[in-house]
Amino acid sequence: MATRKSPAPLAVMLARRPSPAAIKAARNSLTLRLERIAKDQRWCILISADPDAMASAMALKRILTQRTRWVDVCRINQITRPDNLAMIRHLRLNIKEWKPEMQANYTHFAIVDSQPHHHKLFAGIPFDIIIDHHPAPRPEQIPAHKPAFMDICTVCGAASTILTRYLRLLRLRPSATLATALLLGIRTDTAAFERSGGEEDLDAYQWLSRRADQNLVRRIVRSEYLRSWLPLFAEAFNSLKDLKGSGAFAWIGDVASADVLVSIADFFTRVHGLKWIAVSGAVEETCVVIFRSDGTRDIGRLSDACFHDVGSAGGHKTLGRAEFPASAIPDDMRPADFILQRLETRKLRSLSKPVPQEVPPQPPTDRPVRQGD
Ligand SMILES: [Mn+2]
Repeated sequence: MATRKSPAPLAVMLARRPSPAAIKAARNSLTLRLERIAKDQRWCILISADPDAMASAMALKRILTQRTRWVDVCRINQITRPDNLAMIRHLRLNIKEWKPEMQANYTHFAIVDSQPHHHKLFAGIPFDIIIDHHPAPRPEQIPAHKPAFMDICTVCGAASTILTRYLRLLRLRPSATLATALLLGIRTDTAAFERSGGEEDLDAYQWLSRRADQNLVRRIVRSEYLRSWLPLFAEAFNSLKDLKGSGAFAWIGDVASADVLVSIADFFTRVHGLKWIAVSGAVEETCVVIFRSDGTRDIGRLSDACFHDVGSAGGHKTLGRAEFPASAIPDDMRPADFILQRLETRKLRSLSKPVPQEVPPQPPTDRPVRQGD
């Protein structure tokens, strides 16, 4: 007789929690490392800014300022998303824009939620602290300068979870602002536990929830649109064209960044009866098409079918993205007509051909607080 596997008894689950001795050992080791930080050291925490990176940097700053007062947080990318701007404004985060010539101002460097090989602006900086949750570097990616402290926890859903662990180990009480930031960091990277997140992330989230300002969380999460985007929404509503299979297409024209296309496409996923949507526009000389679907059709494959021959195109069942140079469009055709024609006529490629599973690589950009895309 087949026996159903019974869940682990509570006692076993509790045993998975670290023992008091293990906690004490971790606390001692962390304290010992911190003792090496001296008052005269000038620290710079470098990030590729998104909610998780910003929160982790603020937490590390909180820890480092116990030993030295000179700690700056610098970002290598622009922040344009309204929810991330709201996070900075409401939580009064102090983040400077990084310029390579600033390196001489500091004696020590830390990097959180990223690793030196992730971006050319990180390369060549001698990092003393590396804290991240992305995959560990391959041997050839290990920096020449050996960091004094490196913690790459790939089972963690967010770097904010690692930093929350340190705050707890060091018995540091986070302010409501810092707790709110860390909570948003975990929420963003796990897509509110819909996409990822393990036991430690949940435990950290619960611990932070009791200390965070829930009113601020709501305000930041709901900051979805910029005032300057509203005319572009009007353009989307006016240009909306129905397509077969309960789909729809919109062309917005020139936009400053693809963020607004993503926001408009996300908005249309809330319209009853629309099964899929393609929202397109031009960012400088590049045409961008953002696809969303309710999952009844594989939108990543449709994106691939329509644009694989002119640029990068792909995605998942519910999210897709295509980018191609405007020069790929014949001279006698308008971009909107070119995209529409392909959406209406292209056939899916056979699955035996490799379909790119990942959304095409994008330059570092701040991630939404609400959900990943
Ligand atoms: Mn992260």
